[in-house]
Amino acid sequence: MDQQVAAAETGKGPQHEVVIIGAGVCGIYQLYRLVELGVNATVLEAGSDLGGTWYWNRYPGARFDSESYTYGFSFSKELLEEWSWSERFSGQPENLRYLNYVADKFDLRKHMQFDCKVASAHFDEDADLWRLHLEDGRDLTCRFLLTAVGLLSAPTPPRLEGMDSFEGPSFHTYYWPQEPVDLTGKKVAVIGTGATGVQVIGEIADKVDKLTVFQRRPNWCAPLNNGPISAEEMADIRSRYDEIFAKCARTPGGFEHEPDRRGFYEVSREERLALWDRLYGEPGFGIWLSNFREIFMDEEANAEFSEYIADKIRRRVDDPVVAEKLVPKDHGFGVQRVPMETRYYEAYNRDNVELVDLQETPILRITPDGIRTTERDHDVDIIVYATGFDAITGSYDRIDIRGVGGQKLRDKWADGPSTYLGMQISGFPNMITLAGPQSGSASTNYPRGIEVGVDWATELLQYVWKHDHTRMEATQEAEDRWTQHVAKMYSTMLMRKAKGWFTGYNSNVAGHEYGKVRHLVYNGGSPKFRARITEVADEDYTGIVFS
Ligand code: NA7
Repeated sequence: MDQQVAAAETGKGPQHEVVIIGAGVCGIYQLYRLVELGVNATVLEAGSDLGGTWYWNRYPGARFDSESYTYGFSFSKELLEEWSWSERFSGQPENLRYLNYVADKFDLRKHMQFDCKVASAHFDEDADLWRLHLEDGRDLTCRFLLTAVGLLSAPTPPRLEGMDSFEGPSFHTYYWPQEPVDLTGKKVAVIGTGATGVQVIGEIADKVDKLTVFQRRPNWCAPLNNGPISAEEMADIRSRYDEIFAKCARTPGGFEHEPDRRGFYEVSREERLALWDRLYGEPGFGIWLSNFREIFMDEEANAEFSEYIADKIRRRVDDPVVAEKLVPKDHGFGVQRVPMETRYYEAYNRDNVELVDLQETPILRITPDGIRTTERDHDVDIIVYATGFDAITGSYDRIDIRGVGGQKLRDKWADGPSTYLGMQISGFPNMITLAGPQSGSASTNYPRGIEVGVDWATELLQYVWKHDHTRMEATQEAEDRWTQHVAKMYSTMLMRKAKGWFTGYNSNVAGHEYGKVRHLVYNGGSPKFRARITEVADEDYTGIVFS
């Protein structure tokens, strides 16, 4: 690797062998692997510090939906020994502290550059390298460009008239201010009831003077059932880390939750109810991921289970009219991301919480004093936009990425992404899309998925260096095959009909409205993804051309 540094210093090679965009969970681990190998790598991060998702999302109630101890990195036994999680689903401040601890422990911060927004990345075909232009005016070159840009890091506020005229504070949840926001005695509006809105609402309902929730469509939510982790429990978890990670590696979602292997129709209604009662009371995603597999594919099975959850909602919400508004009618349970909630439904039993159903009374505009619907003006002090993200491809679209012949990635992906293994793109040599669209890393308990992707990418780079190649590129044929494979899996899943971000739907982004499924996610599960990419590596990277 010293040759890389020497070449850079004499001006004969790129400035960096590798540039990683993003200092979140994925960028941190990728940097760790490269620093360990002595590679000349730098991380460019748009934020003023590391942490990615956990740096930005500081809204009240932001926390893991993954069990904390399955979210930590698994690569260092020492780290696992040292770190203690305080809650089963730990909150944003602790999560950010953890990522800082990791970066400091392995002395990674010195390889990171903050407040560095990449404006463009163009592939130079003559020199086999990437030329990057940063928003601060700097230019950089690198041989390999590794994107660790996150899955949900391109926030999308709504496009409502008058948003700038509002006189109080207003922000998208992703940009929740770093300095504490005092909500006491305030009238707060939350627009959006996805996983984020549901966390915010449950957390602030009893802390504000008045909370008005503007709901366009309800989601199927399930109890998080969070709780503290005692010192004894943490010691027990520590002693079982190998077992825990082995289990996560076996499950499709990279969680401890394993699907119920019994057939939905092979067991009696009583047995189904017994499973659901148990799962509803257990912590985390079990209700979604340890359920019968038919829930995801069979309309009838899905409808029966959805009715079970609807009944729970009706029991938890006192006012039957409000309860009915909170029961989704246009999709079944689990075909969109399931928000995990804490006291969410009970929030609507409070006198200071009002639910505004935007299907009945849509928002007309934002006014200096609040929100005007077709029914009336809602005066508020603070507006919180919990309106989601341009998922997975959004953060790629925000950079002007151009490959061979000046082709823009944005144009190539206009109708949806196409990739090889979710990690490479034909026409965009020397670029690895870590946790990119269509990769298995993007559809699992994130750290479990990215460790697999990063390890594979690191081995691929080692292969390239070992053979003195300066260029690698996925073939169009390999890309077409993978993209068709990903698309085919969607065709069996009920999620294909849903208006969720798994299908690339986002009403706030032109061209991403409901109607055309964009195949963003690999639905084959973590073990199959790992098996396939390992096979590709074992076959000297079939589908990738080196020179
Ligand atoms: P989501 O899950 O995409 O939810 C966004 C919410 O905002 C959803 O309820 C939307 O209603 C609503 N929304 C979006 N645009 C508007 C407008 N213009 N007007 C009214 N309501 C709107 O994003 P989250 O941030 O909650 O969750 C993202 C991920 O973060 C989540 O999956 C976890 O992995 C963590 P809609 O359903 O579209 O009618």
